[in-house]
Amino acid sequence: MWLALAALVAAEGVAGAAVVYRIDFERTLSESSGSPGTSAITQSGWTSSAANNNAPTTTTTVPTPAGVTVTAGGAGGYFQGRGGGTWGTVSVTDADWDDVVGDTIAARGGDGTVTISFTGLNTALDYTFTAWHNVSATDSPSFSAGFYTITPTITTGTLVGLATAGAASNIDKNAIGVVAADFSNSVITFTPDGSGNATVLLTSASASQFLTLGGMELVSVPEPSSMVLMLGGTMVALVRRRRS
Ligand SMILES: [Ca+2]
Ligand SMILES: [Ca+2]
Ligand SMILES: [Ca+2]
Repeated sequence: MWLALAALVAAEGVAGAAVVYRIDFERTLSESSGSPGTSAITQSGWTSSAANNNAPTTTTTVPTPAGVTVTAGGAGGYFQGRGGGTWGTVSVTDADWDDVVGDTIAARGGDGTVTISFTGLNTALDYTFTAWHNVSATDSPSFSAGFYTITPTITTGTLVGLATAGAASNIDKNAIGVVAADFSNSVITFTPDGSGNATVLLTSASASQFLTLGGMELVSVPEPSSMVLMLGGTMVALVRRRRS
């Protein structure tokens, strides 16, 4: 019974979590990448946010939906986009974000940080932020050099629980048998401040001060009381299933 319940909850992920933003960071789609049809591919259902590969040094922020600002940290920091050509979709057998990890932007030239600021959040909810950090080509090793750690912290708002540090990975588009667990994402949960604002600071341990950012997701987490209600509903459903 309890095993079945646990399995059900696991299968549904964070039960009742609602997606607020899903952003696929990638190379500017209109920018030629050597041959037609080899540009970055935006993940279905996600919002594209792109930076140029060529001459990108003035790109300190990337286009994002209202309520989100993504900034490369430090004096001289900028974003460069990579996708298409030798880069491409990674076949992740148990996840639906293959095109998120197939392209990326990287913060470089600054202090190895990226700031992601949110406005207009619900002050009564917790939110979980996840960032992906993969390089899908083997000929751009500098973006993933050393597979550096990326640490998330909250600079506006309040941390909830423990943060999980991510790491840059170099799983390329030709890799076979890739699963979601092969990627080391940065994950952090927070409550916004009293005005509905929150800021996530990502800090790279890269000696060359790169921070590879392939995608980000923000989901709202149900309050504990509603979690109990949902678990109760699951129990009732299970009992009914056993009786029928
Ligand atoms: Ca993409
Ligand atoms: Ca997949
Ligand atoms: Ca991406």
